[in-house]
Amino acid sequence: MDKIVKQFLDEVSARNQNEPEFMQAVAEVAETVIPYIVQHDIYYGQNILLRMAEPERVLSFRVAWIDDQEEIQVNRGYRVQMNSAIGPYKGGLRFHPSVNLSVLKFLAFEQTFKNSLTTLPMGGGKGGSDFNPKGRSDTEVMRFCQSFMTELYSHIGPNRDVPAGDIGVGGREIGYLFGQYKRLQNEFTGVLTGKGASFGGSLIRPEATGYGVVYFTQKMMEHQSKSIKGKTIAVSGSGNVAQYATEKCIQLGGKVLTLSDSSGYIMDPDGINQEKLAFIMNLKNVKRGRINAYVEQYPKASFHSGKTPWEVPCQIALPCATQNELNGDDAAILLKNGCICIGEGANMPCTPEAISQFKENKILFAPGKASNAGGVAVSGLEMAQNSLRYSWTREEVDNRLQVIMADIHQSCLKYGEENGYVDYVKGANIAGFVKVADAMLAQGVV
Ligand code: NDP
Ligand code: 2IT
Repeated sequence: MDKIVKQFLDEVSARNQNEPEFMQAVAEVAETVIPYIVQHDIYYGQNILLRMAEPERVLSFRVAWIDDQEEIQVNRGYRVQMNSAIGPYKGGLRFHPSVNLSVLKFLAFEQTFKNSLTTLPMGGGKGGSDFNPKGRSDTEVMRFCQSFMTELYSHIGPNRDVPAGDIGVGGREIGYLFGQYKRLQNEFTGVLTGKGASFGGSLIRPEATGYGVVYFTQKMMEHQSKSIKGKTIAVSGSGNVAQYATEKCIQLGGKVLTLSDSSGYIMDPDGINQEKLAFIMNLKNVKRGRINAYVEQYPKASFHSGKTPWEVPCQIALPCATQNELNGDDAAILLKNGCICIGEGANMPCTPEAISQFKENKILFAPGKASNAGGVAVSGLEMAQNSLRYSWTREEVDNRLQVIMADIHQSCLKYGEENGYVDYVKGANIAGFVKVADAMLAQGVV
């Protein structure tokens, strides 16, 4: 088996040179899905995973715009249209200086499996730019978004490709992108998700990823007759996902000790409560400030410059910042400190070395494509509401989100539970694969 997996990875790697993040994501899927393919005649010999590892289409384009000093700036924009077997391409846009093709292809590949798990009809895609919104004025961000959309608009549409937010792209950016799309196309459609509530956005979409991570984590705990209540929790990041994961942990009685950004982490021994979280939300979403401002406001807390939160003893860890932010050394410290559960809020935040330690020690580990699928799931519900020209209440959307997260948990059990241990990586990968593979087989060689 190892030989077949290696042969496959060598072939994919040969045509994707210098794309380490993409190869990391493909390897994780191949290791669990290829043994399943080999045991199932309908998939065997169809080169189905090889087809899934090749994007249907990749767009790369120049984004020129003028900054506030009237300097001409040039960025690179992308859209990776990975797989449309089960629905229109669907996935976020990331604006961050680290964005390149390897990062977006890994995200689009993960997205294909994640979207399949949601039970909703969405294919996989991802896009973005190396544009850095930090320190840019609102008008600069608007001009950038308008230039970006001027190129992208002809490639997307409510039945073709439906982008949304990701790192560096939140409600403000989606608003500007939507405005420019509508102006160019002269059509009001559900072409983007994460829109403002007054122009077609779904209630609960801002909360959905973070809430979903915690709903999934709670399901894993319940499966072992445990609960989040009373547990100490380390969260990384302080953006959209981290904020709402923290909120749901607080509501379920957990004690969140940490939050972070790329400058370091803060640790509050008393726990972050709803009032302190409101301070963070204002700091990050309105003032666009740095996390160390927390310790000026709450002096019992400490700031740890240049460090990640994983050195803080906790029972549950929720990495919600970015890829490869939790490595093998971090995993060893978490295990030594008695951590029993990891729920990935970010995409691929744990390195392969970290994941193998979690598996060896048989602690609960949820891969992002299962545990952070709540965001895109509510995006799917936003698409449904836009098609209906109707909007559901908060309760309605939140209930549907909870049902979807429970269904994803059930799918992971179906394909990942063996001898009382649940391998959520295996479960999520195989469950995500089966639906897309069946659709691809039915649609012929395209
Ligand atoms: P935001 O832009 O709202 O927040 C990102 C957070 O992560 C910030 O605190 C940021 O700190 C930190 N961060 C980003 N890059 C790095 C880095 N290289 N090192 C350390 N910290 C970093 O993004 P989101 O919260 O939306 O996204 C977070 C993660 O969740 C991403 O992996 C994303 O792909 C994933 N995700 C998001 C979904 C969504 O609906 N938004 C859905 C599913 C997954 P700083 O401000 O200093 O850069
Ligand atoms: O990684 C993700 O799932 C997202 N950034 C959300 C994608 C979406 O289309 O809502």
